[in-house]
Amino acid sequence: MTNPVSYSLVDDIGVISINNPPVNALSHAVRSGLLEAIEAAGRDDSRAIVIQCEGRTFIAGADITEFGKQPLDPWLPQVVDAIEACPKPVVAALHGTALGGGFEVALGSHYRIALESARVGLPEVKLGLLPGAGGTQRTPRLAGARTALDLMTSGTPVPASTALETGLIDRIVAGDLPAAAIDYARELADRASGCRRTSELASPDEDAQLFADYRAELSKKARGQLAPQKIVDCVEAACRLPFAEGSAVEREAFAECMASPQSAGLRHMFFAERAAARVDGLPRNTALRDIRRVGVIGAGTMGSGIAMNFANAGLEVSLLEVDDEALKRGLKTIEKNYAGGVKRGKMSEAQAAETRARISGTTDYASLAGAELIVEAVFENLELKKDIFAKLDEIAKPGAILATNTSYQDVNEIAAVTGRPEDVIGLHFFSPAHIMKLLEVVRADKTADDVLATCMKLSKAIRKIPVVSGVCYGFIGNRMLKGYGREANLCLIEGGTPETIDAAMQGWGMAMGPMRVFDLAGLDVGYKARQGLPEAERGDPRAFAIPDALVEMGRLGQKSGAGLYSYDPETRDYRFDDESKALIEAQAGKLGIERRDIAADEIVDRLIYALINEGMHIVEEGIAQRPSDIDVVYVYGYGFPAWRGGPMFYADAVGLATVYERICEFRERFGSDNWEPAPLLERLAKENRSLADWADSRD
Ligand code: 3H9
Repeated sequence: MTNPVSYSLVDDIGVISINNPPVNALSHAVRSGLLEAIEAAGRDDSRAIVIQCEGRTFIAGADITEFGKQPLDPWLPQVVDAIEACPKPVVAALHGTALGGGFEVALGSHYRIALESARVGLPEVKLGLLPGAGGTQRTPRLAGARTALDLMTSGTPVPASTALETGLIDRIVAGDLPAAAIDYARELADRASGCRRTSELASPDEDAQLFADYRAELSKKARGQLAPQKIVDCVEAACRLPFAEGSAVEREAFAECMASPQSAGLRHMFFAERAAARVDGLPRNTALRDIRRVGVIGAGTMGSGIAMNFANAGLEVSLLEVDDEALKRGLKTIEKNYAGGVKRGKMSEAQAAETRARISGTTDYASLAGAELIVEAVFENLELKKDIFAKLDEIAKPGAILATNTSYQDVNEIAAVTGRPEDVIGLHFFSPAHIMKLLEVVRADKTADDVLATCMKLSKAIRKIPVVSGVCYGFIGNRMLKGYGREANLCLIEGGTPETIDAAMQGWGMAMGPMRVFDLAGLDVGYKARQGLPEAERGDPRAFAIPDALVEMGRLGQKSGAGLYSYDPETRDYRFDDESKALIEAQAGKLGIERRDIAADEIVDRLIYALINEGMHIVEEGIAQRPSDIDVVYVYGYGFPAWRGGPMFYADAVGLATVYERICEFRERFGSDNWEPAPLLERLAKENRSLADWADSRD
């Protein structure tokens, strides 16, 4: 293996160069090479040293693939300390994204110069970790406790200009960074500036209130998470203790976070998200179709949000509605959303106007004839969707991709009404479509490879996280939600209240409890869907007695001011009122159910194990390509806590045998109509294997 770190003298300046594609992560070989090079440079005739990287970025952090394995010497804090101890000025030259351990290498260097396009950050918290190579101690010494806390607890990188303002870097350049870094190093040597060691700077003086405020805020914003709280401990230690003692606090906190199931879950999500972008059986060199103009059919909440995604990515969009009135409403929603973006500082007024101008409205199908992609986003009615696709077949140009945003319907059936089923695909956005990151890309039986590859690529351009799903009712996400919703409603009628059920699920980590989700989505949606089904297909009547009765008395959810909860029209504050309570009790009485107290852990197990069980069917049927794709769907589309790693990772963490036994217990108690362990779960549990092991054995 070639050494990823090289060293050369450029006249009087020593240049250490790292070349470890794709992101110059600090693998064992890089750490060893860097340590060797800095020691050699410290001893030779050079007057100052530059550390730089080849390729697209400065070091983007520790090598995450090494986490969880036996640590190998030298480990990063040792390397960073050696850089700082170097007797000659060391300049770090930053381009791309200097992140995590990479930025800590820069902080250990005596000076930092960056390309104006560079970004720097300490994103460890997103992996359930904290900066573990002196970052928690050096950042507050350079930029103050508040900046350090913001940088580390958000994990969001900042542009070079912000880093310069806050003192995290010293100089910004445009153009030739390697040459500018060498000039800077020479200038420092000429000026005899010496080695400015961050560890020797005075600690900032902060009072205890700042840390108390951050702890309180983080206990709400990052509920249940370990790393953000530990970061506050470390920064407080940086303000109170000498560098060596603060570093010891950091070391201990880092080790605790690294060993936590939360970090294991978040690290799993990092790789799961990237794996989801890979499509099994799709040749890497599949030629892509060129997409410049997009048509969107339906200017409701969904269609408007979808249109914005494409406009934001620089594409021209025609938004189609049946009449002027509906079109006007849709365009108004778009205006409002952009105005909101400006207000929240997401974009300037000029950017919003320029982006908004890419969306034009139409009521004439003929205006979609020039589009290379057309996305249908009308309401869930199969016949209507089929009519639209038949029309599209007539007007769309050859090679145009025809996509449906359906949440449930059979994409094969929709494709079959066209003479070009190979051009048809599902693109299932999540509401609000301009904000939610998830995109289910539904591969129908005849979808062409280049259509799928183009949509996967395009989803990156519109900043979505795509997950491929096969065709089935509800695809991955909504199909799994059925059992989750059923159990939530059964817990309600058996003795829970909206408050106890939501508290159990939110306490466990769900972003929003199921009762609030039902109210937000509208109880009438499920009601209408059930009315359209023969009675035998509606499912367990005990599971929908309460929502149906609420709808029939006009309580449709948040939009009508009341559903399971009632809502303050101004503040949207919600409370469980007497009317809802009486209705729940009356429905239970009507069905002869004797209500009982249901413990939080029973609620959690019933809802989460229902998800897992359906997920097992979905992976075994090949609807999801891999178990981790389901985790991505749930974390990015359904508010599942990322630090639990998604439902399938969680199942492995609990142990499949435990999950299986609990589901068998539920079968005993509640009957096999709702509880029958999925065959894959049963098999793996009996073989004492994990789902990850099963997935690996197929690769
Ligand atoms: C840390 O530093 C701890 C220290 O404080 C203390 C230690 C003691 N390691 O995202 P992309 C791979 S914690 C290994 O698609 P982009 C990635 O899996 C770390 N591999 O590209 C992918 O592989 P594949 C703190 C990594 O341009 C490929 O590179 N740092 C790492 O959209 C391309 O990645 C972070 O958390 C890594 N660190 O985004 C930064 N990073 O092609 C994590 C990437 O096989 N990384 N890979 O799927 C990122 O945020 C983004 O990757 C980055 C590039 C912005 C750099």
